[in-house]
Amino acid sequence: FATTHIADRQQNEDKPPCFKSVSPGRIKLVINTTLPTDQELNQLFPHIQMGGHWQPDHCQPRQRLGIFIPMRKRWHQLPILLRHLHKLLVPQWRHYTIFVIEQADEEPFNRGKLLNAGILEALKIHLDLNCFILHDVDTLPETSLAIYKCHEDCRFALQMSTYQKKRNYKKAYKGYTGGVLAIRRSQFEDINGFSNEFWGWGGEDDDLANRLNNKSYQVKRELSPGGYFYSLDHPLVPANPQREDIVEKHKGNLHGEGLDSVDYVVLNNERRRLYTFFSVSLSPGR
Ligand code: NGS
Repeated sequence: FATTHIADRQQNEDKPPCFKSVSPGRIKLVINTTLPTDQELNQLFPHIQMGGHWQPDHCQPRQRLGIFIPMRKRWHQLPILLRHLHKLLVPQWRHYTIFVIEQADEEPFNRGKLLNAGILEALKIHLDLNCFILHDVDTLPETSLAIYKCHEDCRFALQMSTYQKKRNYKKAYKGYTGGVLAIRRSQFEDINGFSNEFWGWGGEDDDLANRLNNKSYQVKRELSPGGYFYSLDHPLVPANPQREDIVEKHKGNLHGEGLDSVDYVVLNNERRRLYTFFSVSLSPGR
């Protein structure tokens, strides 16, 4: 990967900031859950750069988004989300790149560690990302009012998927950081990212909330119709029986391990048509 973005930024310095207002009405997005073919995706998004990057030509967004999708064995859901996101984000005039990080080992899924690894790898090629959207692959925005950006106030992270179909659109609990979360790079680095110690479903997001609170950040929930998200179905994922104990144990030492101590091996990285792909093994030492 060449780090071309310093040159990009110099070119962009003359452009005015982007101001885009979205229609105040709730515009329902059509969620088509049939799989698009590669050919269809190419036709739909000829203007998206290889690696899943787009930015407006005529203005300079202040936020440069990395959208991070951690996953394993959900290749059937990914094209549905990709079609949906690119369709939504271009009219919002976002500067963004989509990253997909696959856990390529046989250990239980470790979402926090996978995101730590993916974010570190992404920052090697897109040095100037300043807002991270942590995005589950099965969670799709339902309206055009889902604005993809970090909270303007740097004390807050933003829970974007407040009302999820899988919870019958009941408001997420205070401090919920799963689903789709917008967190500034500065916040993520300040809290030392996620814990690497949650193997199996659950807990890593509550631990992240504790890390945020411990550094005096708060999680705001998106309460507008933009906070409605559709959930794709999937088989039950095995939960980590120790998750609550680990959350409790960490309260004594919240930032001791995390982004600065994540160990992993990158098995594959490539710019694909609509996203940048990293395949990583999270268990080099296990
Ligand atoms: C909590 C989990 C979180 C999880 C959240 C929502 O209980 O990791 O439920 O779950 N915390 C622990 O297990 C300690 S959901 O509605 O998405 O199934 O994200």
